This record gives sequence, structure tokens and C-alpha cells, in this order.
Amino acid sequence: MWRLHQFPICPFSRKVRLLMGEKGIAYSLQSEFPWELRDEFLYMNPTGRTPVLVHEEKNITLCDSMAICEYLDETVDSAKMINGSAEYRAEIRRLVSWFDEQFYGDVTAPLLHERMRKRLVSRESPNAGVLREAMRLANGHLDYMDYLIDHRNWMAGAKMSLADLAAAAQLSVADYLGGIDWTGHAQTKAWYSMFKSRPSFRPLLSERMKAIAPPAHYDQVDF
Ligand SMILES: N[C@@H](CCC(=O)N[C@@H](CS)C(=O)NCC(=O)O)C(=O)O
Repeated sequence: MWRLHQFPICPFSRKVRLLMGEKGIAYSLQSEFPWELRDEFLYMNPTGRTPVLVHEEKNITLCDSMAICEYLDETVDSAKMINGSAEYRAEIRRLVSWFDEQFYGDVTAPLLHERMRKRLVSRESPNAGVLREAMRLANGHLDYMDYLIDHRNWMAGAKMSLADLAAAAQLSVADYLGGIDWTGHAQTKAWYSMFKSRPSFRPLLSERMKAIAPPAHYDQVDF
């Protein structure tokens, strides 16, 4: 069976878990906190980053969420998430990269640094200016998501895809860390509310990161 090395609010691990959930792939979880720099983990992934997906019986170790998602989508036929025409697949990849790089860099990464790493690792208080700027950028990014949902059924177009999973993964971690103001984002809110009720998402929403509590609305489908 597959084993995923991750921690509960790693957005890239969440993307992989959503994909495995949608495809019905069984896996177990191994808690991995990158800042602990565990030797065995660094041996598996020299970048020291989560997620890492391991299948011991098959002697497979996969690193990097995009490489993992591409591998699983290519090898498991159910619920294809990089789907459709070559043009559609290019749009899916463009958006996955936008969520994984732009949204993560502007919003999720600063929130994780200020509200998780500083608390758990360096025992410092969060920087209010950095948090304000991440929330300001989140608001602009939610405007773009509202625009996409206004023009399409799903993030990339007519069908659900890895772009939706990448979006839900980043958004859910930012929301866990109190970085999302939903006011004025009815379209994204409706899309996210529907996503929250999917069986692939429920187990993620019920997990908690030690010593960091999410806001009350975090796991509610109607929020
Ligand atoms: N491009 C990588 C990014 C993975 C990544 O940045 N993971 C973060 C956790 S969310 C990490 O492990 N950072 C190292 C650290 O916190 O020390 C992927 O898609 O898997």
C-alpha cells in the first residue's frame, strides 16, 4: 500500500490526498515535519519537502506533488484529473502552477510561516504586517477565482480537474490559518462549499495541526 509523508496543513500534500481520494486509491499517513530534518526523510527526498509518496512493496518513492499527481493520473484510470484535449490539459497545468506558485507564494506560504512555523519552531509572534499583506493578496486572488467560476463550471472549464484540487488545497490551508475573508466572494464560496462536501475532502477537514486551531467556520459546509 502507498504511504504518504505529510503534515495536516501542507497544501501540496492536501492536493495529493484529494487526488487519491477522488481516484479511490488506498494509502496510509506518516506524519512528517520538514523542519525536523529527519535523516531518513532527507534520504528519501533531498529537498526535505513534503509530500513524499512511498510504495515499499513496489520499491517506489515519489517526490514533488506535481510529479506524484502526474504519476497517479497516468497509472490509475479512474477519475482522470489531467483530462480532456491537449488545450484543456494545458489550461489545467497553467492553473495548477498558478495555485502552487502564485497563490502559495503570496498567501499560503507567508501564513504558514507566520502562524505555524513561528509558533512551533522559532516561538516568535506573527508579524501583523506580513499577515495583512497576505490577506490583501488573497482577496485579489479570490477575485480572479470568482471570475473563473463565473465563466466556467470548474476552475479549468467544463470538467473537474487537478486545477480544482490544487485550488481547494491552497484555499483550505489559507482558510485554516484565518487568512481568507469570504465577504464579496460568493462565486468562490459556492464552489468551495460544494467541494467541502465531497468524500475526498471530509477527512482532511476533520484533521487538526497540533497547537493551531482553525476558525469555527473552517470545516462547515455552510459558512
Ligand atoms: N514543489 C513542491 C513544494 C513542496 C513544499 O514546498 N512543501 C513544503 C511544505 S507545504 C515544505 O516541505 N517546505 C520545507 C520546509 O518547510 O522546511 C511540491 O509541489 O511538492
